[in-house]
Amino acid sequence: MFDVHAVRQDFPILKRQVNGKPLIYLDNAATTQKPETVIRALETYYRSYNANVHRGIHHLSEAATLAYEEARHKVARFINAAHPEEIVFTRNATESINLVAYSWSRRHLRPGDEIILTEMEHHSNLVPWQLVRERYGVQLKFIPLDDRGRLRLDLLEEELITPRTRLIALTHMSNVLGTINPVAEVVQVAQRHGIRVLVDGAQSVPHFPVDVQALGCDFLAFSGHKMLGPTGIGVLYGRRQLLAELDPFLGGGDMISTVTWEAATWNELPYKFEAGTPSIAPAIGLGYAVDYLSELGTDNVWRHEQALTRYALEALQEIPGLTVYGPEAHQRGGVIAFNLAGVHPHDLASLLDEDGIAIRAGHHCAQPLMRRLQVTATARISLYVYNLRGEIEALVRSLHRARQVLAV
Ligand code: C6P
Repeated sequence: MFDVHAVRQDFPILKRQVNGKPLIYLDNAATTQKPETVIRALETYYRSYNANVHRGIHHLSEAATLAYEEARHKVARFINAAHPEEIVFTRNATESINLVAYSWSRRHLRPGDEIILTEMEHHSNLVPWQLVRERYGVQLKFIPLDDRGRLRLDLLEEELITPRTRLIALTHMSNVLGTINPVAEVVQVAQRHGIRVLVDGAQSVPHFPVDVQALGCDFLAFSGHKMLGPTGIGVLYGRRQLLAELDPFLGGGDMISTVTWEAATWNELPYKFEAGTPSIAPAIGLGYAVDYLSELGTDNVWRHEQALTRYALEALQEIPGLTVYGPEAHQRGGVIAFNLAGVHPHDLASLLDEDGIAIRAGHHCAQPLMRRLQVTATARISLYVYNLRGEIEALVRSLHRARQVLAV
């Protein structure tokens, strides 16, 4: 039985106050808070078995290697990857996408080829492809959005895909609109045309069950820190055959098999893509975060967030002059961007902060999407497993206060 009050007990930071008020943390799309088990896992590692991995034949190194590799197995199970070596540890979702943009593009793209993105991409799934465009002379195309912030998938086969399309790279869930994209459907279309699909799962994997085999995607990128894990650890899932045929992204220690003055050969998967000392403690911490989410049940996490999202969308509607961006509740996750007429989102965020409420304001690393929405910035709340209805009520009270203070 999912009990949000019991969940909250596991997060020490939720006991603190901000500006004399209990912290209300509604900035989970930026990063999430950490449960005691994750914090303790980091401490235990540094206190009792801190060592480098894959190198030393000594007790501590073997313990660290075991824990690091166990984390990989946990992540593989969490997203139902067929093999643990399909899980590459990176620093974050951004690095995971850059790895594909570098290594996959180098092997597969020729001038005149085409990549399809969407109008709702985070800069992390846009700028790497712009770099690829400069490097290989490929064309970028964008799946447009309708007025409710949903993909115009009807245009995918009709107008966008051509015989030169090599890759579709799209977010699973928008970090601004909250829109959940029908990735499985996109994969089906892509497969008919022999096109690869990369999914940016930074906002999906933490919130609802994601099964890479069911989705059929080729690559999936996400970050540990957005799913109760530490910063400094990200994941790239890639289908084994695809990863196997790629050259490394970064060169250095651990990713080689043999090295001479002239050349090097590569280590087996996934180490070929993990050059240098990896983020050992963060990876182990991510393993504990995955344990925590699995014990709660990702279905339960999702149900809780959906109920809160519905409640928040209704509650926000009561505030005069407030515009919410994105689709209806059943097509979205718990990311809600909005603007209050006549108020700059930064002023709004500052006023809410006085009440101990943490939200994000700005362009959310999605400047082209802001232009598409014809705004320069928005306020944004983003919900997670420990948020309460009462916190939404407090947000609504604080928004009313903001309207009074700012006289709008
Ligand atoms: N979005 C937000 O507040 P990193 O920074 O690599 O952990 O995650 C990048 C990223 C990629 N894709 C999507 C859809 C994202 O939302 C993010 C991170 C944060 O919206 C920080 S800008």
